[in-house]
Amino acid sequence: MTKNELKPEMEKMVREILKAETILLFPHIHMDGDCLGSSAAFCRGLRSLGKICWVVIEDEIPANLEFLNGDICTQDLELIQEPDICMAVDCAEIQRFINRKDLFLKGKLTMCIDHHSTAVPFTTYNYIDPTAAATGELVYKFLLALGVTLDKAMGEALYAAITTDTGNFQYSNTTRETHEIVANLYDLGIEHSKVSVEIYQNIRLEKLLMFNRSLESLQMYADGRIAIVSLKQQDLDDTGATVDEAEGIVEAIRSIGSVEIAVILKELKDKKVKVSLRAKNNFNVAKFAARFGGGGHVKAAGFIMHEPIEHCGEIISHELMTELFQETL
Ligand SMILES: [Mn+2]
Repeated sequence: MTKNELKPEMEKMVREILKAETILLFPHIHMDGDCLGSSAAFCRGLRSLGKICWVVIEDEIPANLEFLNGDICTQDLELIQEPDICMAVDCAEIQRFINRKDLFLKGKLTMCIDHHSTAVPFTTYNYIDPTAAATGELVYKFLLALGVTLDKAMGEALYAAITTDTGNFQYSNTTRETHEIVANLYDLGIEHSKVSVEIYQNIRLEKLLMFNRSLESLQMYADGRIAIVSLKQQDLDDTGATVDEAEGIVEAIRSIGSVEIAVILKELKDKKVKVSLRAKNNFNVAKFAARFGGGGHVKAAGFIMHEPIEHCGEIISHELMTELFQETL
């Protein structure tokens, strides 16, 4: 959909939101800065309009994002029995709600605001704009369209959303519009440096030990263009880190000069393996992930495998090398 085609959809959604009394927001599991920051800003904005609004979550908020909470998140699935609107934020797959699915579907209306290019609409109303760097950009537009007077807390939540999904304004998804929106957030008096310290300079030693451990598994293929690391449950047990703290490893190995495609394989508790891919220049990891039933963005995507983690590495390295070979033909 182009931005022009999306406009009438936003207008319809704004009309419904203004009519609603109770609205629940649903970020995806394994929350990141964008889904939680976007949800937090939206929730505050909707409350400022007098709506009863909560962000419904089912897993723990990562420590470096805890500052976004402040009485907007709840794990109570009974809080509102029949919400007027249930809205998926930064999440276009109902599978990423797991325990909240039933509650989500109880919404008299369902909506989705997202920017994943692989999003498949599953709600009554959908605002999916893959050209947006972050869902935070979309939420910013919705808040303005709703007539919300933005404040510092909303601004900092949106800043958190945008800085994290743009790799701190380094990724190619970052646009002039991204900077224009952020410039407007500055006018709200946001303390961007404080937000960055909260998000980026707030890790536990255990995380660094786990980084170290996973780097020991680093394998390079195709003349160093492909880098793969794995993280086993044992590594987590030994270092005391959590799987959520693996965020950043795959970006770290992508930063190696020769690497075009970086992959991390994470062994989950149920023995499934979560595969996360990052591309540097031209390779489309969303397309690659879709072949394995996953999805994401052109340069950041993922999927789940049901093989022992050692096999996963072999399969993926083989498939990636085949694709790279075909590309250079
Ligand atoms: Mn996002």
